[in-house]
Amino acid sequence: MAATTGTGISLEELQLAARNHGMPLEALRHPITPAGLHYLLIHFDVPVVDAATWRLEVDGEVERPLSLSLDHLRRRPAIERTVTMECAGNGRARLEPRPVSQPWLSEAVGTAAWRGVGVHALLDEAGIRPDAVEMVFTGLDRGIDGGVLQAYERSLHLDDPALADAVLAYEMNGTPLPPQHGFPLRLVVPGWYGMASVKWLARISAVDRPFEGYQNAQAYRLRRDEDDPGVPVTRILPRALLAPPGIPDFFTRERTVPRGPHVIEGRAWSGLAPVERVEVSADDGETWWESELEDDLGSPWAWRRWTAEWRPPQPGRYVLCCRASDAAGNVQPLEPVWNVGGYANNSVQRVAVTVAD
Ligand SMILES: Nc1nc2c(c(=O)[nH]1)N[C@H]1C(S)=C(S)[C@@H](COP(=O)(O)O)O[C@H]1N2
Ligand SMILES: [Mo]
Repeated sequence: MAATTGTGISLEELQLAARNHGMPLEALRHPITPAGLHYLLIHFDVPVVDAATWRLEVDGEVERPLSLSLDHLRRRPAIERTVTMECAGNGRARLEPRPVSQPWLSEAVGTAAWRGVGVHALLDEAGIRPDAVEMVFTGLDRGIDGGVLQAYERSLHLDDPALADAVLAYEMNGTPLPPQHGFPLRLVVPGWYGMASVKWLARISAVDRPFEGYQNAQAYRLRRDEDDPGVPVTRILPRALLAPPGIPDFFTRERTVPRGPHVIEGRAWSGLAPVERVEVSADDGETWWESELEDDLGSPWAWRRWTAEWRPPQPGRYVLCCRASDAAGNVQPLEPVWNVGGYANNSVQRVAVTVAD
């Protein structure tokens, strides 16, 4: 997306950051993120949708095009999935030089219970023709991105396992989707970075050739430099975050805690394989010890809670870190890996804490 880099945060970046808020890290203490604390990423404007006249069109390379009302979708058999969603740009503002776009630090994440209809159930009803290769999901929101006029839309390969896991969700945490999260219907693609989970869905089209839309072919790619065509951004790399302990300073957010001992807690997730280990450090990554990992939500697509006891040996300033590993052998790096768009920076979190006398 971003082709330029910046030093100081610009007013344009601040404008994006004010529209697209993160999840305050203290909310890591909630297993399910209350909807108002879940992060938000909205490229264009939040559409105002009249649910009474809204329809979901299913068309393209299908035997029986469908046009479905919200009531019709709600009457179908429902599924519910608890899913940790993370923006691909999470960590972008920590890259140097900083790719200029939504300047996330580490809080572009949240976990919700999404209820709705399985994608495959609808596709079976429409009857996908044999020449179809991908499904394109189109939102109602429109705008200009990278100079290209577009509706926000993304495709998934028909044989991608993500499609079998995906939910066409009309509820978030037991209530109708809030406007900012995609009312009346959104796609949720468990395990993938958030860009795949198209909000304000209007249309699902089967296409007979790879989709070349902006958000697939240009924006969400890992590119080493401007001339690199890059590879698509897909699944979420492992990350652990800790809920900052103690109390913050208003302006710097630096933490102050009493002598302790303390129980540090946080959550960890990966879209590639189950998280199987979270290590903790109190000396900026020099030495590590193991946390206790729970399976508190019991969902393969949701973060796992972890706790670790910390006994600071003496008063002073410490840098707490945590590091997740998954069952496929992916481990968080200590230092970021730079790319043009500033995606998938899962380098370890550092939280400065002063232990008071
Ligand atoms: N229609 C539409 N869908 C969208 C977007 C958007 O701008 N428009 N943003 C995407 C991105 S980049 C992310 S990270 C997630 C964020 O979902 P949330 O705001 O519900 O957390 O929505 C995705 N779906
Ligand atoms: Mo995103």
